[in-house]
Amino acid sequence: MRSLLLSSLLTLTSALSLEDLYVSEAPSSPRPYILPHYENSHAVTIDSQLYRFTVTGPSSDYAFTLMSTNAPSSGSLGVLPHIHRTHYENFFSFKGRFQLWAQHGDGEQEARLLTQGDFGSVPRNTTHTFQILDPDTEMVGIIVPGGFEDLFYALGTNYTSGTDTPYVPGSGNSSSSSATGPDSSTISNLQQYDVYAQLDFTPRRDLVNGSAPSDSGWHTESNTLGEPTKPYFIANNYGPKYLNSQYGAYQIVQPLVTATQAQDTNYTLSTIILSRQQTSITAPTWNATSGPVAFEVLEGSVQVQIGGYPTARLEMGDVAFVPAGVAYRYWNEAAYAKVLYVSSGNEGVDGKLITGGKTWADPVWPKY
Ligand code: KMP
Ligand code: CU
Repeated sequence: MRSLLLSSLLTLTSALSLEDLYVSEAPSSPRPYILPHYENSHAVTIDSQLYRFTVTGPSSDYAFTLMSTNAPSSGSLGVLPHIHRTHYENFFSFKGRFQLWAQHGDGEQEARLLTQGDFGSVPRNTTHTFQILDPDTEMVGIIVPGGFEDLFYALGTNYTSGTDTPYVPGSGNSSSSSATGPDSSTISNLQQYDVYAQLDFTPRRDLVNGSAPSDSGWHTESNTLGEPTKPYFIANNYGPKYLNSQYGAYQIVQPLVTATQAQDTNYTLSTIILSRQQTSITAPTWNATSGPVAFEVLEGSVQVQIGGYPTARLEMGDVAFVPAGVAYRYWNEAAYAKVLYVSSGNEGVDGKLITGGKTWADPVWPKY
């Protein structure tokens, strides 16, 4: 261990290094970190699905879990239908395709085919299931509060790799049952993990152009965020948009979950598109005042500076985590970048950019 004297000296000479910021799994308590894409990060397999946890209960003080599921296409459901009573679950297609089903109470059962950048929101007490439909699909899960990964630790097989392959080739097609993962008797005994099996739920198969009911305008009409407690879906770049030009770049915020939907789970989720930062203007410093924040790069690359650490460059799929109360800056040095942004509490940068911006029709910024 480093001596107290040496640590103080290093701090005085601001010797926090980039190396110290990069981790290979989510830490066991909150601290700034960057987790590169496909890092094993306490990965587990459940049949052909490879689960990685980039933000966990312990790493976020139980604010949220950020996870990825990489898998080949499958002829069966990715899990049997189920409900969570305390966890609000969000599904995002990072790449590839999957189908997502959701039904709240006596509402109509909805299903959508999600392609890259599409989003589905599954509030508490909503029956849901999914099926992976393309080779090399990556689902990103945003689950509030944090700690839901304990389910996967309990069900899965610990996984390590020397190659950071997205998932294990040839691992698909072994099952002839109705779903991957726990069988009906096993999933019926996961209440301690907030999983309540809904074995009477029959996923509808009458999708037309990626949607059931078929008249939802999926990928043809704009989407709005749902009423509180109801599931909803937002196709890539079809949701509400806001243009902000206050901070030396254009930023287009597309909210996916706001305070209205999150209710007492108290978080916000958005994508943010970034134009190149003007070299004459330093990107603003934000402070994660209301709770921890995480970014995942969806397209391009993003510069991030957290606390006293040197600036890091995040590439597609890399995750940066900022603990509550820590200052941070982010900007883009290339033409186009897009990030997924999660913030615990109600004071995220997404809300501030919306307040300081204007409603905007397009997922691209102006010519001048
Ligand atoms: C058993 C389960 C779940 C599961 C897989 C199982 C479950 C659940 C999810 C899930 C997967 C990807 C996400 C979000 C959630 O997978 O309850 O992005 O919610 O084998 O009980
Ligand atoms: Cu679930």
